[in-house]
Amino acid sequence: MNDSAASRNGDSVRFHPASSPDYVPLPQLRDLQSRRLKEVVTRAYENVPFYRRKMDELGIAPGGIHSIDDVVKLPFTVKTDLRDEYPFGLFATPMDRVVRLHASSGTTGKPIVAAYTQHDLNVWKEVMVRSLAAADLHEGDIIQNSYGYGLFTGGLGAHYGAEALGATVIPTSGGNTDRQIMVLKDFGVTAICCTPSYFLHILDRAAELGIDLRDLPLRAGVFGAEPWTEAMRTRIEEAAGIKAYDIYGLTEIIGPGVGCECFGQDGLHIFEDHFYPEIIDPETGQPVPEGEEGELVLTTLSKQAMPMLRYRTRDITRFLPGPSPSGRTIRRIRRISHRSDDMFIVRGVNVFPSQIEEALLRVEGTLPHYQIVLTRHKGLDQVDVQVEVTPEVFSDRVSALEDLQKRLAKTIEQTVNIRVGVSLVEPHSIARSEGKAKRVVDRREM
Ligand code: DLL
Repeated sequence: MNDSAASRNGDSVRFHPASSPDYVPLPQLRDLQSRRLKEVVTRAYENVPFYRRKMDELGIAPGGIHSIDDVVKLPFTVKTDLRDEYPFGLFATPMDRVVRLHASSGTTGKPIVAAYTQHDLNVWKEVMVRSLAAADLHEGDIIQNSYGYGLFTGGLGAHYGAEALGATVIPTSGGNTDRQIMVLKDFGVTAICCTPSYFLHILDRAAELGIDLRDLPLRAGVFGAEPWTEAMRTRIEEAAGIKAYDIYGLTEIIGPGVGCECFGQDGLHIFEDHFYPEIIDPETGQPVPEGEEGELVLTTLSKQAMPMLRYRTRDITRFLPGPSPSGRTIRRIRRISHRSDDMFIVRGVNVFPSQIEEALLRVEGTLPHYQIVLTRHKGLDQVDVQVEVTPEVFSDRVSALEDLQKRLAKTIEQTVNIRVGVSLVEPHSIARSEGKAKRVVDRREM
């Protein structure tokens, strides 16, 4: 058994595989989900006018929900519903029971607001303990938490989970990279939590300072909040000498801890006793056939302050078949390859940034820092992939650079079926992020 039970903090949530819902027999899990679904639907219907209206429109009442399979009778919730009900319209409890608010940053307009009762915070802590335990962390680990603290859910979510696990938490938050590296080195850090792109930045800066992370006790990273690829995982694991785990979540549902990989690193377990997953065809809204790719839809089964019924995440994934390497019974999804709204269409072809990442990282001499710039020239969309190359490559002969450029363009073209421009740029010329990286710059409307 790779998970170990934490036992240090008297009041901690701890992780005991024997009693964890991660391993319950499926019939028992379905019973629990059915019971919780009935409760949450009743709570939403009775307390949230928005849900009462939507359910009335569909002719479905809480009494019509008998088991978890009835989830499909419920209305969907979409991001614009949260914007329309901004800030507190979807709360199901009075404000005096709400003990915390978070908000997603959002690039345009108003953010998405999330509310938590004390019970919700306890659930969040529990699923974060289960996430970190799945990623093989336990009591005795020293966890540097470089997710941003604040309205973003990453910082506080990982913080309370790591404490409750019985680990030592260092709340560095994001930014001040030199200090991050000092802490990593001097405090005997064994695991780090941050976005994969910020970890790349830390890796680069450490190298500049002459520090090889492989020489440190650091053994694991729990990375999420943005899409990343297997190719990126390989780069990170090799450069830092760690195991890199994928963790998933979103503000609307709870924050980080909706799902996480176990030591098998083969898909993310969804903590489905709290967040019931479905995968639908984004066009028709119907469930996709078992194992096929589609949009992840989540229903919060235990949330009190802000229940979400069938929330359309826009994140694209599929269920993975077969048993998990760790014996967990809760279902796994493949890593989120992209969001449906990240996709761009170029000359009639659908392209995802992750496909480009996967292709360019397969080519030697590139660094994992890139940006995709979209422009429109005489009505035609153009894609320029700017990628940093290693200093050795950059100082190489012009012919060698041209050769690399051609190889990259060809590899990307073979993957995405469109011709793209490739610009090789100097190390450090692409902006680094302390949180979520901006991979696509769309200048088509400018
Ligand atoms: O990013 C919560 C989080 C914090 C997750 C820390 C993991 C670690 P939001 O800011 O609301 O919440 O963004 C949620 O980010 O719908 C996905 O599109 C994307 N996302 C989150 N985790 C992953 C992941 C947090 N592991 C949105 N892989 C989600 C791919 C991810 N995309």
